Amino acid sequence: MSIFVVGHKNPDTDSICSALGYAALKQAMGEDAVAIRCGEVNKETCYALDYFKVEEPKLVEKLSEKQQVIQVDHNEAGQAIDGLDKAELLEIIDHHRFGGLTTAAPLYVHTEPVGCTATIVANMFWDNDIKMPKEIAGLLLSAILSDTVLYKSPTCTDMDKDAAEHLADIAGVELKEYGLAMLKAGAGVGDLTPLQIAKTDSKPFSFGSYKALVSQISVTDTSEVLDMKDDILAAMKEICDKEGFNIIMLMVTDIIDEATDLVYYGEPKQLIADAFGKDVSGDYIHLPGVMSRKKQIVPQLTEAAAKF
Ligand SMILES: [Mn+2]
Repeated sequence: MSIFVVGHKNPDTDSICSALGYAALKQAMGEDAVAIRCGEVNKETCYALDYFKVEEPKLVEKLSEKQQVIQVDHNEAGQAIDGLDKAELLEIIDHHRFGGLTTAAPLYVHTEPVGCTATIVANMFWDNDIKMPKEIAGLLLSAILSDTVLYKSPTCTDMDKDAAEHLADIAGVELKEYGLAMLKAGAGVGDLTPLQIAKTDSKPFSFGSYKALVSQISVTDTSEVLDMKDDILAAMKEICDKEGFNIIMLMVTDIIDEATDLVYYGEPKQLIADAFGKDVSGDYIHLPGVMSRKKQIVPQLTEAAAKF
């Protein structure tokens, strides 16, 4: 039975491409590993997979008992594939905060505070002197350009940029031109329903005693989402009621303007007011310069909840 390499639920480009990249590295090192996914591939990731002619990983909704598995791009239980608690977790390769991690057995953990899991995976290829296939370089590059929003996110480090430039050489693409085309392919509401918009790239978190969902959609014009705000708020209410969240936030992130409009539904809104020092009497707040959930939204809410 192959070892599964899997990213988080509601996978983004990093979760899909780092899983494919890490599985390829493991295979090159003589281990039987295969990338899987536990959710639908988004438009941006489809663009990258099509461009580099790589098949999407197989969908596995739930792990069987004793399945050996490696987690990439996440560690929080609420974001992980169903059945992980009964599976055998071998490794975690990640670049996120630890969100209450407990495991049954010892394991290999490699995390670094860089902008993308793919940066870590790329360096593992090079540290081990493993030749990287061109298409894997392209996918890892795609993940870095996605997670760092073409270097504009405050999460981006020099390690991400160095890796991306090296990967672009191997993949044979012009970094900026390719990155912008990929981001544009993934941006915007397209034919998404209000419910799908509210759940775009969503991740659950606990802030103090409050259960929260924080989603993020990338756009080149925020009005295409804000024009549908009432329908999106209705969808957020439905998600809160059905899935037991106290509060839902949708980051509408303008990748050109480098700003986020944070749309919210639920209680306590005061948490958002405290976290960002804003008046929350409306349905959303404008946060200039904010692009990163990991650095500019989650820590602020965590800190505000601690003082609540
Ligand atoms: Mn990531």
